[in-house]
Amino acid sequence: MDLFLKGARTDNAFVLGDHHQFKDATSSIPHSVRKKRAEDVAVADFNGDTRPDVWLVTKMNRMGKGGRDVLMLNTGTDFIDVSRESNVSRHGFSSRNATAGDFDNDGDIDVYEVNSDFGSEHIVGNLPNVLWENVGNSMTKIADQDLSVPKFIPRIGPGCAPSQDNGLGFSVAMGEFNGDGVLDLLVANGARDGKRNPEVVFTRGTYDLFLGIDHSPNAWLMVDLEGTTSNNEGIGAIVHATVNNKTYLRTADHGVHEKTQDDPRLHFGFGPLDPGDRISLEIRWPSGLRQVIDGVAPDQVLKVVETSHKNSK
Ligand SMILES: [Ca+2]
Ligand SMILES: [Ca+2]
Ligand SMILES: [Ca+2]
Ligand SMILES: [Ca+2]
Repeated sequence: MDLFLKGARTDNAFVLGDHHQFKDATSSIPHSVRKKRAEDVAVADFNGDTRPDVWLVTKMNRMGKGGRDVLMLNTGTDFIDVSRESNVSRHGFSSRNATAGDFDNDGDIDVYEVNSDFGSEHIVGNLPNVLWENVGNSMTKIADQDLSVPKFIPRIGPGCAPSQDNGLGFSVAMGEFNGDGVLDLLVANGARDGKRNPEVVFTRGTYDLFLGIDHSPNAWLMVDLEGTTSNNEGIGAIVHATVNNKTYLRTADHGVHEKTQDDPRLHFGFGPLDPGDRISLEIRWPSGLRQVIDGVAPDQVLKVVETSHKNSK
């Protein structure tokens, strides 16, 4: 398993796992990004090429400026900053925490951010949260490479899990709480602004539970991993789901991000499938075992126990 380490008082770092050792690969991330102070990091395959990419979540400074996030795409050898091309850096929010998932089950990864400000000179108070909707890729030439770059549009307001009037937004945990296959969000509020603006007291700060609603016929699949030779929860496993000649990547990172943890259950969205379409799953376990399961029906929670045998469901 590889690690992206966000710096608090030091630069960001990237290390590659290599047979129980780690080797510094910070040189593979752009110079301009190494010193970028991030509040949270979301790792997912945002452009659908089965290589995990990195989204850095940032807040505004005390002057109410900045807060522009960074999206880096993984080329296989290094990371390329596509924040401008993907529309991500065109909008500045003061974001504290974020999570990435396919919230509309259409097959691409979206991002949800919890926004608030803890005491700039110009903005004090809560801010609406934002749902960055992935609206698809276009081929773009950047740094002499032809890249498939996703475009994101920030959605704010009713229907976008706004949570703007419930104390200072603090963190978000993603899970699928009601069994409909559409991802849901639990937002924690109530962070205090004690030091810089002690006169600002937020007494509400309860939780928000946002249930995702999707009236489309989009198909989904959720996967629970149980390691036997590997660790019990399969942490570090790489899972590919293939259907209709398209392959989707999820990594079993246990949902850990800043201050909180998403449901470790893996969630896939596929867009609409035809009746009879079946999914092929490939699990690369941390033990080195590779397991293939063919004929998986969509719209179910599938438990996979680590084994070296090929099986079908
Ligand atoms: Ca990617
Ligand atoms: Ca999506
Ligand atoms: Ca989309
Ligand atoms: Ca749900």
